[in-house]
This record gives sequence, structure tokens and C-alpha cells, in this order.
Amino acid sequence: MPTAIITGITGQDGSYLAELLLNKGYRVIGVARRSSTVNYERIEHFVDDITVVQGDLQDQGSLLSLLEEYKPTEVYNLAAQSFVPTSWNQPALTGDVTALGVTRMLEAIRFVNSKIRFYQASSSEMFGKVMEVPQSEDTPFYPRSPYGVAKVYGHWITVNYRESFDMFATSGILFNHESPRRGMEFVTRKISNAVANIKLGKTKELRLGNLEAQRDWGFAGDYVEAMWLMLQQDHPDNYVIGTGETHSVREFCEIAFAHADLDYKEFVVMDEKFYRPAEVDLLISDPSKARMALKWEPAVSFKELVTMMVDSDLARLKR
Ligand code: NAP
Ligand code: G4F
Repeated sequence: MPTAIITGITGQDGSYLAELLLNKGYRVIGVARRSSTVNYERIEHFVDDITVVQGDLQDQGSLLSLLEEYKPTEVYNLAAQSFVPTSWNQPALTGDVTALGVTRMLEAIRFVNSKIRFYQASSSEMFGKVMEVPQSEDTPFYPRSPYGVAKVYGHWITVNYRESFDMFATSGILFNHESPRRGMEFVTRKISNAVANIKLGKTKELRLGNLEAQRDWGFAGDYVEAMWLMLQQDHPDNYVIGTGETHSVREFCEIAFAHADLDYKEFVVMDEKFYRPAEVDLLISDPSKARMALKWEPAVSFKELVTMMVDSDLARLKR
């Protein structure tokens, strides 16, 4: 039975990836950092089928112990300070977890067993002020937030350990992916949750920042399949994962509100508080390498994603 360690098990992607690996017959070890209250909402429906252990990307010793004890064949490093606006408020913490945390995990692998296959959760935020459209594995990076800068470090240290120590260290450059399990502060979930609240008469408005920002949004459940496929290849590499389509925040609002028979113009209020010091205006992927090499295709369309999220929040609030 192959064993996989997933950091960030309590997050959106950690929960979908664990489900995928369980279905494939893996023993799954999920790493969660210690907190005073347990936050297992996303994994509680299968928590008895995995082993959850304490560990923290800021603590080298905890990572070494984990690898020594559980002897994984694959490590998926999904843990990060992943919310872009917070990275301006806590830039040093973001660098410590999201950048240096990658080095700590790579060092742990190098010391314990350099044959362990490693996946790094890199991000389209690295493209930032985009140097070309669409963005591929060869597009130069121009990050626009401390988070993006930290992810560029995480990407290059992964490539560096691959080249320096011949390690199977792969970087997945994933464009935005969403789901009903997305954190409430990210724009897609903020919108779907607001639509459900407005529809049920619990709130009257939704305050948002830049409605013209464009993202290449896919479904998280499709994207974790790509992570797994990357670690099944003969050689480590870098892969861009996205849909190849882009949509604005405004379009997301239009579809989400219309799905609940509402007109977004009556409820959405623009609020400067949600504007960023520097914005990423346009992200759109060129996932042709993943299509060819991994035979990976997203299954859920943009419209299906939006309506799935609204339906899920409506059902949750009705319960
Ligand atoms: P998420 O829901 O925010 O989950 C992040 C996870 O990291 C949580 O489990 C969190 O634990 C954990 N974590 C934070 N700091 C930690 C630390 N010091 N030590 C150990 N664990 C820590 O993020 P996601 O959307 O699932 O994304 C997964 C990864 O993909 C992240 O690295 C993200 O930056 C990257 N990524 C995401 C997207 C996207 O669109 N979702 C796109 C590209 C790349 P708590 O629950 O305790 O906070
Ligand atoms: O949903 P967002 O906060 O996601 P963002 O910044 O693109 O980051 C997410 O995707 C990255 C991949 O590219 C990941 F690496 C990262 O970890 C995270 O998962 O914002 C999307 C867009 C931005 O342009 C933002 O300015 O929506 C715009 N926006 C407009 N109003 C808003 C709001 N974003 C948020 N969070 N809240 C608003 O009220």
C-alpha cells in the first residue's frame, strides 16, 4: 500500500486530495498544525480513514519526525499562508511558511529518504503582472504580492533540489481552483455565500473590491487529480494546470446571482477596502503541456462551478 503525506490536510485541496488517494488505495497521513480548536470541517466525513498528525512547516523537527515515522512514498506540500491580502499584513510569516517551509520539507526528505516523490503547490500568482498571455511553464514570473514572491521562492527551491540532489521534486503551477469547500474570504465563496444569504433574506448586500479582475477558475476536485498524475510520471517537472478560459469577478457575480433569480446590480457594492496594493489583473493558462503529458482535462465548466457553489451554500444555510 503506497503511503502519502499531505500537508495542509485541513484546507480545501488537502481534503479533495485525501479523498482521491483513499479511493486509489493509499494510506493517507494528513499533517495539521496544532490549534486550540479543532478545524476538521472539510475532512470530518473521512477522518477515521486517515491518520491526522501534528506538524508545522515552521518547525523543521516536526517534518523530520513525520517522515521517519510514516515512511511515505509521496509527499504533497499543500500547506501555506494562502490568502493574498493577508500576505501584505503578515509578509514575514507568509515568507516563513509559504517560502522557507518548502525548503524545510525538502531538507527533511533529503535527510530521511531522497527517493520520496515531492509535489509543491505552486501558483499562478507567480505570473502576477503577466509577461505574456496565456501563461505557460516558460512564462517569466512577475509576482505582485508577498504571497506571490514567496511562491516564486517555493517553486525555484523545488527546481533547485531536483537539479542539485536528483530528487523527484515536481512543481504544479495551479491556476485558481474553487469548490463548495473554498475558504469564505476568497472571492468566489464570498459571492456564493452572499447569494445564498441574500436569497434567504439574511443579508441585503455584498461588498466587493475589483470586479474587473479576471481569473482562470476551475474546480478543485479536478485539480487534485493533476497533482497525483504529476507524481506518477517517469521524471519530475513543472506543469501549468488551468482551464485555458478567463472570467471576471463581475461575470462570476452575474451567473451566481442569476442562478438564484437575482440581479447582482441590486446587491453588489464596490468597497475600496477590498482593493489590493498591487493587483493581478488577468490570469489565463496555457495547460497544453499537462493535456499532452498527463492526459489531464478539467471536467467541470465555469458555469457548473458557479452554480455548484451557490447550490451548496443554499442547501447549507437552509439546513
Ligand atoms: P487553504 O484552504 O488555505 O489551505 C491551506 C492549508 O495550509 C490549511 O490546512 C492550513 O491549516 C495549512 N497551514 C497554514 N500554515 C501552516 C503551517 N505553518 N504549517 C502547517 N500547515 C499550515 O489552501 P488551498 O486552497 O487548499 O490551497 C492549497 C495549496 O495550493 C496552498 O499552498 C496554496 O497556496 C496553493 N494554491 C492554491 C490555489 C487555489 O486556487 N486554491 C491555486 C494555486 C496554488 P489551517 O487549517 O490550520 O489554517
Ligand atoms: O479569490 P481571491 O482572493 O484569490 P487570488 O488572490 O486570485 O488567490 C487565490 O488564487 C491563487 C492562484 O492564482 C492562489 F495561489 C491563492 O492561494 C488563492 O487561492 O481573489 C481573486 C480576485 C482578485 O483579483 C481580487 O482583487 O478577486 C478580486 N476581488 C474582488 N473583490 C476580491 C474581492 N477578492 C477577495 N478575496 N475579496 C473581495 O471582496
